[in-house]
Amino acid sequence: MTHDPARLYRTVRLIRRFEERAIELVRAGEIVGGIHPYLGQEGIAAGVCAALRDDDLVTGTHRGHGHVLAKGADPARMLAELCGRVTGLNRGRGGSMHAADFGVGVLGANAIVGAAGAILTGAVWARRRRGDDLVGVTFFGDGAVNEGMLLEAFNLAALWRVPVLFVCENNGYATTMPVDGAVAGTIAGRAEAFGMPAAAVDGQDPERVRAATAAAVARMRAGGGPELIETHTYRFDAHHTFEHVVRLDYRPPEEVARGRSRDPVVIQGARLPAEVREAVDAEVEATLAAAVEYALASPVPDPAGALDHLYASGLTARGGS
Ligand SMILES: Cc1ncc(C[n+]2csc(CCOP(=O)(O)OP(=O)(O)O)c2C)c(N)n1
Repeated sequence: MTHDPARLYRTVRLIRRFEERAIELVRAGEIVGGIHPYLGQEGIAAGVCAALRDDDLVTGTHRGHGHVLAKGADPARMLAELCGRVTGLNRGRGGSMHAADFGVGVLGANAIVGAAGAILTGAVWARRRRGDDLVGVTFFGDGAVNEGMLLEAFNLAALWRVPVLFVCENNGYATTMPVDGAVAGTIAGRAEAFGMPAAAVDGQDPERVRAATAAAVARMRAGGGPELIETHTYRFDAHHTFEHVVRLDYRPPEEVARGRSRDPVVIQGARLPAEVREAVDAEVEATLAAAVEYALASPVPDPAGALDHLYASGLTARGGS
């Protein structure tokens, strides 16, 4: 796969500006319920997905916009989804934490911490049984590494040699809980317990994430089993936008400043000539301006159809009495 640093920069920048625009829409009351911003962690989704094929499968997390966008979903339809509009990726019924786009291999963001790894492992296993040669990546936070469902996925993926890359986004906190207060042993040690190779990567450098992913994916495509990459990263903003209102005091200001000083957008942007970077920035702004306009101009779903589309088979649900 040929690699284009400008393309990787575009993805990181697109996710950054998408999240900033989404936060504006939360404040404007257009995105109901708020979001978990991916600000600061963009280099992970962008770097990982730059090493994947279009048909490879991905599952994400509650902090999932970056994963969906990096895999190639249309930002306009993604934003419409967040705004609950009929033109959204999932007709506005999934929203921030359930956005999916099967057309680009995104089986979904996921609100249940630790659950997406099991879904991805099962999906990749099933597709490989059918003869498809794709691989899969599942993203999860440090808060997921003690969840039984994720550890069960590690076990079956290793036992059945399912080509799944488990990507931990270790941003140091699960909501307000520091990783040192919650995780016994090490994250890599959990992979090793199941016989899975594990690597640690600087999650703030999109190129390093891409290179580590490309190496793991090459081994998996050549018949290797699952692997784990632990990325070290920092969440630049709140756990959830509710934190903008309910101010919580759990990260020392010096730590936040230090974390923010390693910005994936700046790191990747510095690798490009200024005129290339500026052209990408302008194109991203235009794309997102059009996306916001598209989302806000789209209609909301008709409540009369609330029970439609519940079953893939087309089965219609009966309304309650
Ligand atoms: C099974 C489960 N337990 C608890 C929650 C509530 N919850 C939502 S996000 C979150 C923290 C997750 O932390 P981490 O996995 O480190 O991801 P991050 O938020 O740092 O991206 C928790 C506990 C949940 N959604 N699912």
